Amino acid sequence: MIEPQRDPAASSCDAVVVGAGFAGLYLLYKLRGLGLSVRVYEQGGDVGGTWYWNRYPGARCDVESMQYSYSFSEELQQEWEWSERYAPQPEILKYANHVADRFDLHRDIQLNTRVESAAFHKDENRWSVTTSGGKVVSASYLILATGCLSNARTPDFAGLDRFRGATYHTGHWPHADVDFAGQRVGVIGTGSSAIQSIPVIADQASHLFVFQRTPNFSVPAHNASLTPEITQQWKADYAEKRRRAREESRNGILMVIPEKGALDDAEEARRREYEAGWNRGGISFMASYNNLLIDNSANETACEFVRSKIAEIVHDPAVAALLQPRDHPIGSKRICVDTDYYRTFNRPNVTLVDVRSGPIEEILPNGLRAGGIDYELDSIVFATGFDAMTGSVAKIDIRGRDGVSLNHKWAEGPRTYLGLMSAGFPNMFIITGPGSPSVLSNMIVSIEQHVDWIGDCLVHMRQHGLGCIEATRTAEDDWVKQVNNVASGTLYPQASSWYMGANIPGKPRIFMPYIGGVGVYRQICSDVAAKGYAGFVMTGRAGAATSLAAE
Ligand code: NA7
Repeated sequence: MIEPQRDPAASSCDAVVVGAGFAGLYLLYKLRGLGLSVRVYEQGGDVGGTWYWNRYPGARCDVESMQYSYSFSEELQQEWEWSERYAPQPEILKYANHVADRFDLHRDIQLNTRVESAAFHKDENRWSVTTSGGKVVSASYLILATGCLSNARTPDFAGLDRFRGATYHTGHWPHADVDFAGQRVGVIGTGSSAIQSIPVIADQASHLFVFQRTPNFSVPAHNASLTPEITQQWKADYAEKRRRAREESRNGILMVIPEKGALDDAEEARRREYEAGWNRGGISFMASYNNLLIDNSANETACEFVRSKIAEIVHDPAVAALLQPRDHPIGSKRICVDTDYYRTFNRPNVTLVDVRSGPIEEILPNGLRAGGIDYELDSIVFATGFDAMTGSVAKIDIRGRDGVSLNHKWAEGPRTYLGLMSAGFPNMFIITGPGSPSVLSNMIVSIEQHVDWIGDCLVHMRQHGLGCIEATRTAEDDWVKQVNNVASGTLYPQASSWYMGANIPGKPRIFMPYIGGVGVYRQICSDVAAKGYAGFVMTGRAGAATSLAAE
């Protein structure tokens, strides 16, 4: 393949960053602080990424606010006040905007602009990046901060274009208020987004039909206002708490995991542990024992506990049975965190429809047909998920060395070294890419680690007058093997999850994130850097960036 020619008139900068979510914002702050010129392109109308798009009713983070926030600035973490244990989407978006304002980031972010394509020019060690406006920018580095859950996916249902009512996707929710009052609403899907939105929609709709193909495990959030005392406890010791979350935890979230497995306890004691986890609420339920994600028998005890809770909460035994997951170990798909989800099925205006036994056949002008039954609907909410981890990268036509396309290289599944770079694509970094802890972790912890590592790497290159960094095939092959090996020692691959690409027809089934834990992973990345960036080849002269004055 032939490399495309670079347009000599293109404006230039040191780094183009794709996306102005939490990763893009911190990248801009960090790289600008290192003296690099940075241009951020964001397809949305504002900053915030995931939290800009996912504004469906009930949307909130399932990691606690005091931990789902940046740690890079002591002033920022001391001054920002979260209102609730789990922050609602509008507050997280406000936080993203606050960060952008506070650090004067907007001036280098171009909104409403997609990056359409990018091509590497090996003679100059530079990328040409083409945006949706047709503008071409030349940059030494291309950094994909495109997010892991940002490519919303609506299944290809027959008749969808004939539906006369309104349709919504949870991951692409309108910015105007949506009021379902007096409407017959259908929600398709029962993943995390559906589980958060169903109780809220049920409050508004005259009738809500929930079309469930696969039930998921959900534990209560026990969301509440954050008292000044709790906030103060965190802030008094924030730096140390953050350090422990970064270095010592499995997923970037501080939680206490007992040094015993589920089968080490007798039944009654085990039930007490699970009750305590259930009453604590949130994803730390999975920390009730240390072997829930590696031992099927241990895991089954937790599954059985949650199933028993569902049976207790849901009055109709047939509905309860349908809501009880039986096809995957608990936690092998991301566990959901809810407010009143199971209880919602006791409402007279809510009907659970099993589309496993009777699949959705087609969308009708006035509803949908599933299992031979017609459901009349005014609105349909698709809570059908995302082409996760690789979907947003795949939308950009990225050409690396010799014009090879990233989509072509990743046709059998994503291949990276450390989740940070892919061989054949020099000077291109991915934030929380496949092969890193990413979606298995507190995303902000993983984002900060990647951005800091990249910052250090670019400083190293500048200090040594180097212009090109590229992962070697050998290092990449070894890392892919390591990622697979670690995953295969756990229960995760047993679930048909979006971690595996299983929700996208035709997508290769590969466990995408690195599951060895954020502390271990951070150490591996630090060791690689300490060994002179082992597994990477660094060559070339630094290409001088010119100014962005032409923009
Ligand atoms: P998920 O977790 O991917 O959930 C998507 C849901 O949509 C899931 O219940 C799917 O059922 C369902 N789905 C998808 N296609 C269909 C069709 N064709 N028919 C019926 N049902 C369908 O996405 P979310 O947005 O809820 O959550 C994503 C992540 O965001 C979450 O894990 C958190 O980390 C935050 P299936 O299981 O495929 O049978």
